[in-house]
Amino acid sequence: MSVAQVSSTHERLERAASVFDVQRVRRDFPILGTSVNGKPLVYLDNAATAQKPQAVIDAVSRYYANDNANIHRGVHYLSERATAAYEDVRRRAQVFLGAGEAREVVFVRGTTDAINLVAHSYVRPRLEAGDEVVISAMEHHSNIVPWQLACGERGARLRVVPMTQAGELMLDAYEELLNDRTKMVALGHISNALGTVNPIKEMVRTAKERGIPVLVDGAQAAPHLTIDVSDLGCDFYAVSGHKMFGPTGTGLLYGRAELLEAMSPYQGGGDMIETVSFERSTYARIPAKFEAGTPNIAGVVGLGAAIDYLLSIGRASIAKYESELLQYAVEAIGGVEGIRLVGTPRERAGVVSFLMEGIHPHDVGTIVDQEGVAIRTGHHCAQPVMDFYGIAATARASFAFYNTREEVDSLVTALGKTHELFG
Ligand code: C6P
Repeated sequence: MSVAQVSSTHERLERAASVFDVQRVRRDFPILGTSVNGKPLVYLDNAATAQKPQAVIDAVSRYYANDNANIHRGVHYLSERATAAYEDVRRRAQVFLGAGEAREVVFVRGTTDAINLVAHSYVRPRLEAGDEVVISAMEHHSNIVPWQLACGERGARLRVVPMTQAGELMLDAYEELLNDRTKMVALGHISNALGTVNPIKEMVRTAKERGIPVLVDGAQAAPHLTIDVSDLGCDFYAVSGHKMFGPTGTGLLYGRAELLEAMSPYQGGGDMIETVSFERSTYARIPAKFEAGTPNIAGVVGLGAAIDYLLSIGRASIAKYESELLQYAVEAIGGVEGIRLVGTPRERAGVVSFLMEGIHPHDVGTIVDQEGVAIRTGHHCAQPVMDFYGIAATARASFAFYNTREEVDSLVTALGKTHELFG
């Protein structure tokens, strides 16, 4: 399918997305019918990984049953089918992300892989001693450590945009941090620990006005918001397939063609070369240059099904439904005796982090699990956020469009019992 055809199919899918019906949507996810400890599963760990609709499960199994072959290599029927399926997802992903060209979409293992690729191939070779990389106080470890590694090797420095007690970034301080030495800005779109939706378009503009390249970590945004990298104006945007209802081990890196072309490969191997001799090798064009070895073909096919599924539900409908659900959840969870919310941002999506007086978050998680409620506890791979609040961990409920108010009520009841028993 051409990009124009993909685009119009996507538009048709989004238009066809009728009134949002959560019960109908829930039936698409077989795992949501599971019982845990004799209770119906209440899955509120979507920020860690989202559940998969039958359409994704079927796409992966249909691929293995009918199309499985290696891609870009064979002239035989199956290899051509597999290659077509894989490249077709690239065009769908391009439209999904709002990228200008399909070659600006690199298939990766996930957000971590995407950020490491950019840190290794774009930033590291361009850093000199005294240069700076700017991140924020609420980043996931995946958007801290790769920059730290690059800075450490080159004698460069990591600078951190501070945040308020509410869990919002300080935009004046951000502007003051940017200077001639800033070689990269890398910011999370939505915080996985606090749920803060950052004013990312404004923050991208501030950096771009100064000629600084920007990477956006969209791991927590892709399942909740409409992503449009052209409108955002960022240079790189990273997402994880498994958080947007696709298979694990898949992800997308959007990179501006000009920058991807100027970058050296991340890994060497098959499929990323043009010619190889013992003296020297030349590299394939983008995006193949960044996709060494046999990729996760079945996973990419499943990711394509996840994209189609999200569009068929309608991203605007998802955002509207989730925003009402989250408002309900924030009030209900915050109203439980002994609960303190961690982070109270004005713009929030997907996540509510909290503490219960007198009980370790791990114990809260274990007790609510007895009631069939799955939440995550710990530092959420955002230790600096925990340090900022002077705590070791939080309990975190994270939501997807298939969650309901009744499920929020189940969590609240389980938290109430926990408080009665141990609070
Ligand atoms: N956060 C969570 O429970 P990977 O593991 O590569 O798919 O995604 C890493 C990542 C990067 N950025 C953000 C903002 C994230 O939330 C995550 C993953 C999970 O919050 C697992 S720690």
